[in-house]
Amino acid sequence: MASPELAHLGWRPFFQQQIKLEHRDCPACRVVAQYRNRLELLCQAGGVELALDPAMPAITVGDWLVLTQEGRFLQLLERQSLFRRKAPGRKVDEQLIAANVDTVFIVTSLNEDFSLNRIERYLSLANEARVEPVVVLSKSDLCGESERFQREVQKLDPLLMVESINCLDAGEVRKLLPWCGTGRTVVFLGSSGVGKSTLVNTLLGDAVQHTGSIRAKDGTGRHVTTGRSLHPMKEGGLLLDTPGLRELQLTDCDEGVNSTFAEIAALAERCRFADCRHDAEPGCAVRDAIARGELDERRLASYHKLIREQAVNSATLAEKRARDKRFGKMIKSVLSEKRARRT
Ligand SMILES: Nc1nc2c(ncn2[C@@H]2O[C@H](COP(=O)(O)OP(=O)(O)O)[C@@H](O)[C@H]2O)c(=O)[nH]1
Ligand SMILES: [Mg+2]
Ligand SMILES: [Zn+2]
Repeated sequence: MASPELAHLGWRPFFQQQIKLEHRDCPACRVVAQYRNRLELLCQAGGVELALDPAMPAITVGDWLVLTQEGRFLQLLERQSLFRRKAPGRKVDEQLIAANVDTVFIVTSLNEDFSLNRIERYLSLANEARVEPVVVLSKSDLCGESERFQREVQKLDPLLMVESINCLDAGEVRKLLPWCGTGRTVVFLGSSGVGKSTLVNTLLGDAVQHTGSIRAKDGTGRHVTTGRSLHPMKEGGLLLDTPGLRELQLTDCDEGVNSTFAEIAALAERCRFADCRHDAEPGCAVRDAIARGELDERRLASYHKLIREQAVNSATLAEKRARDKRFGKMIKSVLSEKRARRT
């Protein structure tokens, strides 16, 4: 990966089209790591560092940038997808987590961990980010009824991709390769212990050694393992692994939840009251569908729970910010009072 082909880093026409004619010869770089005051980028010429500057837009791992020939920031390219922690109100309060991810593997194991509700939560995150989800049911070797579980998940959405896998069997992990080809960027989401690391290790394979060649040197010229977030996979794709993803919660995720439960949103359009809560209101098309056996009670409950959860999380985030602000103001006024008393 010393001088990777741009296509291997995920470059495609969508990005190319955004470059102005006069910048055609300027290097395009992908953000592979982010630190407090600098970014680590990869371009055709190899690794590049870019000092963060408050004048630059918010940038995150996975983003594509165009630099000047001298290596200064020129342009942040529009993203195909974006995981973020949104907060209500001002845009500056957003925390960007990962950009330009193609596929999210939602891993859940075929034992006590299995939960349709949890899968729906992850699907909401994926849909909000506009990333294609693939549900991976792990530990199929420990479950005698993996096909039944697979059918249950498939019922959530007939077009959803669902694979059941024994992660310990490299042959079975091959089921994920169609999404891991050259230039494809993937992430893994799922509870602890479901088999994510096991899958990742198999997919990285020898490519792990490869990352050594894109290691940065520290001030003394020694090679250091940086906290890089993009890792090349054996099959040519890129694994994006960043701490923020692991802690991703539903905040302000209305669209993501509603597209995950598209059939409920469609039914709700036919409820008599526009603000129907599908509880006991007359003329409720959602309750009617449940009565006819066309919609699961569980699914409606899960929908309500997720809508509530994202609203509560957004509110707490807003409250916390307001509290921090009040605290800051209080400290300031105490200090200035002190100063006033001294003079
Ligand atoms: N039997 C079986 N064990 C698995 C499978 N996937 C993972 N494990 C085991 O489950 C444990 C947790 O796996 P790990 O990959 O660390 O999970 P993570 O926390 O999601 O990264 C390890 O002991 C794995 O060997 C599987 O498909 N079948
Ligand atoms: Mg792990
Ligand atoms: Zn209703």
